[in-house]
Amino acid sequence: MKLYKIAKGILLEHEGAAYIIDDSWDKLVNRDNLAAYLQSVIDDTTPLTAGVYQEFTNSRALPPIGTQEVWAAGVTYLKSRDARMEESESSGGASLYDKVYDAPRPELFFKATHYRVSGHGGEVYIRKDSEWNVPEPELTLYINSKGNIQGYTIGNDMSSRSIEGENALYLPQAKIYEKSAALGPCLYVSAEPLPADSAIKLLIKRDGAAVYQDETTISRIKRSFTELAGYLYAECDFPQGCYLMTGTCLVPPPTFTLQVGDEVYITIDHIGTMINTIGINPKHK
Ligand code: DO4
Ligand code: MG
Repeated sequence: MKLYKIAKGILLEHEGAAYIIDDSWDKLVNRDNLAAYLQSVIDDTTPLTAGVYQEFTNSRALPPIGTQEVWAAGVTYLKSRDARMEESESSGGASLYDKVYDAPRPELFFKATHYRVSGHGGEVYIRKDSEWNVPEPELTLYINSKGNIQGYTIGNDMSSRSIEGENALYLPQAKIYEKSAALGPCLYVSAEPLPADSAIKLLIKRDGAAVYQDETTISRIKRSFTELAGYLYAECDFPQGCYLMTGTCLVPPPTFTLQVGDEVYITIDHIGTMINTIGINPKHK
């Protein structure tokens, strides 16, 4: 079952039929047993007619988020550890990444407030004071206020590799700025965990042609999702629940940096594809 946030409310899509849910995003997603609740909505509600459904699918989806905070986990895949050790070698920070990959406690950091998050079809920004920039495609969990994983979405943890590589203490500046996060296109809700063999794919196009393309599966993650959620909720309360990006497993080669106008396609099995265009904050041009 897929939940889309649209200008007129919330659209629930399941097996080719669609339903409008008259509720606030925060209240809806924070329910216990969200999958069972959505099934009861399907059982009790008349689906939209084909014409109305078409009208809604044509309207651009907003990011599937209410007022939740967005957090992120880091160095959860070997690929991310190795890339970061390489980028921080000259600053002497390489061993930090090696240690955190093996440590019981994961790296978790605050990523975004909801108003800094872009949705499918929107822009994500690169910083003007950063010369080396990449998207980070990440499976993102929605965890409710009780700490239970209720759904999955696609996340883009936009990152400045030059700022993070200069000094690991600059991480918040490398990671947190306007439109440095994207979520979309929907929240995929299932009573079952996302299958471990689900593929995650990244495609970057410049002037219509692919300049980077790769894929892997989420099974390569070092830690379990419940372990990450457990550390995040250990000493923080999230009254509306929280989004947690689970770390990147695809890193373009060191010679690659994003340019304004590039298109970033992130696909995760069962969820869909999120497309974003690279921009720069007009205030800071
Ligand atoms: O350690 C810095 C950030 C790591 C990260 O964002 C990732 O592994 O995805
Ligand atoms: Mg990341």
